[in-house]
Amino acid sequence: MEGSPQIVGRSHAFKRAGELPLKDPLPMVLCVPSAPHRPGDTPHFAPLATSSASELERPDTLAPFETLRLHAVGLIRVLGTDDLAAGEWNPRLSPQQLRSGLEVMLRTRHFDTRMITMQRQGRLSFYVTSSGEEAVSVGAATAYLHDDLLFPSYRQPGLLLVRGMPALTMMCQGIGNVGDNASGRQMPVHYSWRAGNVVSISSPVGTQLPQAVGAAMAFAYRGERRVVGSWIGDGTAAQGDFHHALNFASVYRPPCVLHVVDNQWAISTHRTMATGGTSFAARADAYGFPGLRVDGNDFLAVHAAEVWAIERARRGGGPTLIELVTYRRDAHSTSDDPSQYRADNEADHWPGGDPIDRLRRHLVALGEWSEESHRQLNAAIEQELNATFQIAESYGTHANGLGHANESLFEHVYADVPAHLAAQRAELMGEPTAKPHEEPAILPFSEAANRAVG
Ligand SMILES: Cc1ncc(C[n+]2csc(CCOP(=O)(O)OP(=O)(O)O)c2C)c(N)n1
Ligand SMILES: [Mg+2]
Repeated sequence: MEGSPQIVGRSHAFKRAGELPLKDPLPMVLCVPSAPHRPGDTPHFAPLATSSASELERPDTLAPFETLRLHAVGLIRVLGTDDLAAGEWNPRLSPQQLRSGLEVMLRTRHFDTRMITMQRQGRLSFYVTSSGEEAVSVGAATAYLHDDLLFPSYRQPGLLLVRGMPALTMMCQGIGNVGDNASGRQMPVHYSWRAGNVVSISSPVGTQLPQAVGAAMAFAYRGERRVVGSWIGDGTAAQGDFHHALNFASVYRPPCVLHVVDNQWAISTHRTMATGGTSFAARADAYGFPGLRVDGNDFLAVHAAEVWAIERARRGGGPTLIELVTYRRDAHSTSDDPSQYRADNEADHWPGGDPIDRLRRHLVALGEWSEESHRQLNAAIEQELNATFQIAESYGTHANGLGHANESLFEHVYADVPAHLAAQRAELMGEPTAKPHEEPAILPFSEAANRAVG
């Protein structure tokens, strides 16, 4: 109204700053990263490291995280292109330890090969490979104590083999027959092994990371010197769960080692869609704990980094984030066809080599292994796992029945079987059932509400 005092709507003088011409503006575009190579392209990978073996120092395991910033963007590597171990991170394993690491890695690879072949023959519904990533799991798992608790993703079967899960039980799990320790309740490759302190793999990616941090918090709360390890992939590091886990780890500093396995791909999504930063390990810096970037195809480097982080956690120094640089050689799973999204011969251009080849060559260079012993071990493991699959099928097959008794449907889900399920079980078994009106299984909502009061 004319003449009325203006008390609202007056713009603040600073608002004008936004109206001034911008100095050297860049184009305003949405940055959508793309994979560096797709079908039809010639793949090109940048070198993983400038030096053969790591020139990075191995500080005391309680060193302040600020002193490890280079470790988060460099690369911890022990095995050089000369097949020899060098640098401060050399874990100095005995030849016997090296041979046993090689053997479990070989077993992991043959396990993969057998399971894929069986899936292609229709004897398994589904499988997830870990070919090329064996050092990530075997190199790490060999560094933990039995009491330590592990929360893997689906791509670390080597970790279960190290923790003593029999290949037979793992195969039965894949088939889902009566030899499966999860009684067919889980998808294939969702192993769990209580005797080896390995927590069940879960389908929604990343849920294991906050669970692992929570378990480590419980150990710290109870004053137990047990360490928790957990693994996720590069793609999963874009999930909120990753940051929730790191934040809890940052605040409560529990004894845990968290891993990002950067195998370049998350199904068809390239790693460039998962981070705009320099490395995954560098993210730890913002949370106030160390991040180590490690050559994930170097058995010795993986083991050494793991030993360091576990010791830090066990000494009370809190969490570490380890990034393992590796490469997914095969399809994401048996339901995937990478020829649709990857350059044909991409694997041949991967600069990180093959973890089994690299350890084999190292042992040969030390004079502790030979091509002939390797050939014999290869053949023996292949034969053993072929025979193991036949035994696994004797417990039940998809074609002839999985061997589960019908009433087992009602087992291992509830500690106390609810009345309505007990009634269904009795009906299935042809036993007399309680009449629903005698013992109502599920109360009508109004009645339940009344009972809940007080
Ligand atoms: C919460 C959730 N979102 C999506 C999926 C489907 N999914 C299964 S595996 C996967 C890729 C994960 O990639 P990455 O974390 O890099 O692990 P990798 O498979 O390479 O080991 C996706 C998207 C899922 N299982 N859970
Ligand atoms: Mg990945």
